[in-house]
Amino acid sequence: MAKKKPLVVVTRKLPDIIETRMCELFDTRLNMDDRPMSPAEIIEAAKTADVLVPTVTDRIDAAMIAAAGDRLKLIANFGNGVDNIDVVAANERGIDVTNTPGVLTEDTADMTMALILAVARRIVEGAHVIPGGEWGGWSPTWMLGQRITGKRLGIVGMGRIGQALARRAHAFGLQIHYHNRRRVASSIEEAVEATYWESLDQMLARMDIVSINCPHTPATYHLLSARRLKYLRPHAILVNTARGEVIDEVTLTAMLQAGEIAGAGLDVFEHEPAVSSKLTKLAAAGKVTLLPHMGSATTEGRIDMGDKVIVNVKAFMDGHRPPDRVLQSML
Ligand code: 8YV
Repeated sequence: MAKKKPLVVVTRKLPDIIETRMCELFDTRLNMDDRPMSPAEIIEAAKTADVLVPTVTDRIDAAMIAAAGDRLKLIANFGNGVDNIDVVAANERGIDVTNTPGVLTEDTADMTMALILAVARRIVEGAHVIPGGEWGGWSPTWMLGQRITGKRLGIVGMGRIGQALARRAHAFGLQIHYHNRRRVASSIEEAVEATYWESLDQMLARMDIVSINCPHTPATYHLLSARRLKYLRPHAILVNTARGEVIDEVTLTAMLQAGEIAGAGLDVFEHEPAVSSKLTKLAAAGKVTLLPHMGSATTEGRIDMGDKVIVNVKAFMDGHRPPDRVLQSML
């Protein structure tokens, strides 16, 4: 008799090619209309599933894990960040957690560089001028942004994405500075002529542009606290493609309103998908560029992420250690 296929519940619509392959390999329950599942629906699904495939929009907290059925053995996150999952609670119930690292590095670094350029060179504001019928012609002192060549970029979190950003920014002539829990290998520093700052406070006080590229963990929640944000200089630009929770968004908004920093490019928000009306007003005034969590949003990236989910589920179901198992020491 053929072995029973594991029941895999996918919470959101994934690329067609991924869903097709998952249906071939597993007993897969898809979400064809992509309506986010309610917590109650996820709990219901987790009662009978062997594997749950959530995304950043699903909060898999301790209560949900406690309510899961005994069959649930793997949470294979479609995404790199696992701050939506209580990994400790999962492990305590004997449930493994995997993620999709590596495949969204370059896309997210591209988007970070794009935000740096967009804010410094006022690209979004400029792009509205002609369609808005407001262009009276060229002027020497109109629409001036900030030059980025020669400026200091401070990268907070020098992991894969931070390093990929450093490579891009170095090619654009930015001076690379970074803060990280650990100093990275000298070969990585040398390739981009990077300066390591052990003190985040001191780095923030000296940068022209700061980019957040660290994961959201208990240790990085409000890493850019009200106290630290005050170190930023008035001409500084802050860019975040990591997680909204890393920055105290209320203080950042107030500083932008008061002109205490020059601008911000935000792809992520503290209470996604809610974005404060204060921030949207600042965007309308051209002070900030706001993107709806698009860092890894490429067709190729999303297929690669899906492939990673499949490899993790398949390896696990075949009795092997899944390649992208999240260890508590990573959190
Ligand atoms: C994904 C992300 O879109 O992978 C991540 O951590 O932030 C995003 O780029 C999202 O997480 C998908 O679940």
